[in-house]
Amino acid sequence: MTEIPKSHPRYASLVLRERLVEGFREGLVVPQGLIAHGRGEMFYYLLGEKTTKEARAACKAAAALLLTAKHPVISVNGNVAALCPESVVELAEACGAKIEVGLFHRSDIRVSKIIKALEDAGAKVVFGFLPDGRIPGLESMRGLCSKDGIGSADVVVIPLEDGDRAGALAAMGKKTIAVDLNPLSRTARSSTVTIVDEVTKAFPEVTRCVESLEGDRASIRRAIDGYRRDDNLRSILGVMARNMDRLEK
Ligand code: PTJ
Repeated sequence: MTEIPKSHPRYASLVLRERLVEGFREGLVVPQGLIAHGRGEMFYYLLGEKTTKEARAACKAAAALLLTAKHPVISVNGNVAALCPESVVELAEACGAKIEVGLFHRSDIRVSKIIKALEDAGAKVVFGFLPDGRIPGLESMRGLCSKDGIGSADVVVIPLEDGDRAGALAAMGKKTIAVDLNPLSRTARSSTVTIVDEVTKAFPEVTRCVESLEGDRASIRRAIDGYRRDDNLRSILGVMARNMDRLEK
């Protein structure tokens, strides 16, 4: 692992890269995951690498949705397992969600390594090794799921996806919470709630919102009713456009 000096102006970003490269070397992350991270970095740069007020509102709506769910599930892929396994476990514990590994580039060895990473981070039960269900209409390996996990979930958290699952889960009557730095992606535009922020920031923020909303039914309702996905995404595109404008001057 390359030692990154704390004084480096891009320290936080470089540390995330190192985590992914390490995850790749350990067999959690696929090479395609490194490319996906680069795409995320580009959008994050346009956001000024800051959490926007729009992302905070989406995190609050996501937390409210999780608190109203009967069977919430957090889906984890290779990138998420390498970047923030502890944050996944903390959110799952805060809102009573199950955790399931769902991979696009699926192999048994990768699934078991990702489960181990989550268990090392404190997860007690992780679904996904022996999928016994299918998401109708999804031909990719990510269509495999556990009947007791995503199969019976009413709300599914889907961080860092490539666009084919949010619609298929919605067709099953499930609500979805996407975490995706690209506000233009199909996943961002077809999930119930979309959080446009870096995943290592988004998960802890959703956990904080779960903790502060818990038991407060009026605030939970307000967070859900006050959130409009498309307005939120449009507003985030505005932030990016203004940042680009500033760079030009
Ligand atoms: O582990 P697997 O086999 O399931 O494969 C996972 C990847 C990520 C390779 C797969 O889902 C994929 O190819 O995803 P995409 O199509 O590149 O989409 C990932 C989305 O996540 C893109 O819109 C990126 O902008 C976004 N993204 C990448 N890194 C982050 C991110 N969003 C938030 N935080 C990040 N760190």
